[in-house]
Amino acid sequence: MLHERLSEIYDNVLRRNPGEIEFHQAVREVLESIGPVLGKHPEYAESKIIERICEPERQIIFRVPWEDDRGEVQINRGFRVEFNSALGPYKGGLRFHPSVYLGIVKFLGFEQIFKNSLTGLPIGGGKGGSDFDPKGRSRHEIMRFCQSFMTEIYRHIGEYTDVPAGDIGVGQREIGYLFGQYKRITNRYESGVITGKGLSYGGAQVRTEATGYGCAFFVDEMLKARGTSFEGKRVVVSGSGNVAVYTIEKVQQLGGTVIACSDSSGYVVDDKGIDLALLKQVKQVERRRMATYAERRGGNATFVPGASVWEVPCEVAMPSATQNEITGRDAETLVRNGCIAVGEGANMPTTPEGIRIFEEVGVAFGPGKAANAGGVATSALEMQQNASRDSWTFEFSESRLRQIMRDIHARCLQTADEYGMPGDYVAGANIDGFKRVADAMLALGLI
Ligand code: NDP
Ligand code: 2IT
Repeated sequence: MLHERLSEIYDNVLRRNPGEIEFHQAVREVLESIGPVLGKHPEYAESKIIERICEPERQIIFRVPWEDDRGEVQINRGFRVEFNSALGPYKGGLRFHPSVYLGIVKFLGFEQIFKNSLTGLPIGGGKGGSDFDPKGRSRHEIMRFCQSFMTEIYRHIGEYTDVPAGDIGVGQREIGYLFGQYKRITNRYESGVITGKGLSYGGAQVRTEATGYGCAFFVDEMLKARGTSFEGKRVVVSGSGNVAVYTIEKVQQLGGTVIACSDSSGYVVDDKGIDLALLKQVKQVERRRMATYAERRGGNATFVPGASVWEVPCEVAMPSATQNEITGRDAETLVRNGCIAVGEGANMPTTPEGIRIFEEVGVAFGPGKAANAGGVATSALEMQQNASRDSWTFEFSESRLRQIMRDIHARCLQTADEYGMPGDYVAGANIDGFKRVADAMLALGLI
């Protein structure tokens, strides 16, 4: 239910952004949480902070022409939505996936504002990407696409302005091509313009692992808050990309057994536990599909094509693929099978119906804004190292990440308590993330 004033604001968002359903969903979830804040802080409504937060500061849409290996010209669309810079330069990843359109970029940019705020670090919110489909493309095609994308976007970004990073379809290889082209066009070795770089040219230790490790740390905290741990738990992780792989790695180190993971072709169930070295070889080195993992693993593993990984019984679910991948029905299945905790490694992977079901039965539910904030937090640490021309050890960087995730977890719980919703991590994350941005916007005048 929405507070009356918030309901008007939401209707306006619907009117001004027709058809952008993922953006509507992300806005609604935040507005549903912040009603109680407006009662305590009338100054936010007086200064129309919420109306302002829902309107991006700047939206950039551009043409990305490039030539494929057969010499044919291809045209894609590029986006960068610079949503909010009250706390620092716009910060957020780039997604290359055929489903990308303005509504996806805006939902991701909107989420990013509150997530980045929750980290406590000086980063604003933004997101970008393209409807380019990297699947089946050669390394040269990817490079040419990245160079063309940067040739347009370089004029909008900078270490003090807007700092992109990776997301779906954009990993270290793409970041390298993007940074190389930025350096070439500007004639500046401006390391802090992009994060997720390789270690040989200004990247930070633990950034590659950070989102997955951070999500595992967050779930570890949620389990501890309930007097339990990963020890002996069956864990299901969706996806098998950057976030999924390092979620699996850290969950295994923390004592859990990851018995299933997936890609868009289907899932693998492996009762003895996913063989991480084999998964990395198949997905990261050879860039093959999930079925190849099952073939090579032999009798232990089964590949189930075209089905939902959430039908595999588990105690902990860690969605790490894409938005709206846990439907209401999936949530019912998970609850029926004894799931006690969900940590969102992906952005908005659970539908509103799914969240309602988890909350009704008291599943510990860690929303993406909080649970996957370790990635962007470590990006901010990468910016810090670039600015001071320093590089930290793996151990130190991981200890910083762990502490950041502990702090986010504690702040979510504390804020939820303060507003009379104990244990509600969604409310805690939305309110805490919102307040820090709102206070900065008030202090900065009419921005
Ligand atoms: P990757 O591209 O490395 O991996 C994405 C994985 O999700 C792949 O296994 C992919 O399968 C699967 N997937 C993607 N889209 C779909 C779809 N529409 N249906 C089914 N499966 C799909 O991306 P990341 O691991 O970086 O990102 C995963 C999620 O985590 C995203 O929601 C992203 O926004 C979020 N995230 C990422 C962060 C980061 O630092 N990278 C930080 C915080 C959140 P396939 O290969 O078959 O398409
Ligand atoms: O969704 C996210 O937080 C990311 N894709 C990472 C953003 C970043 O700037 O590191």
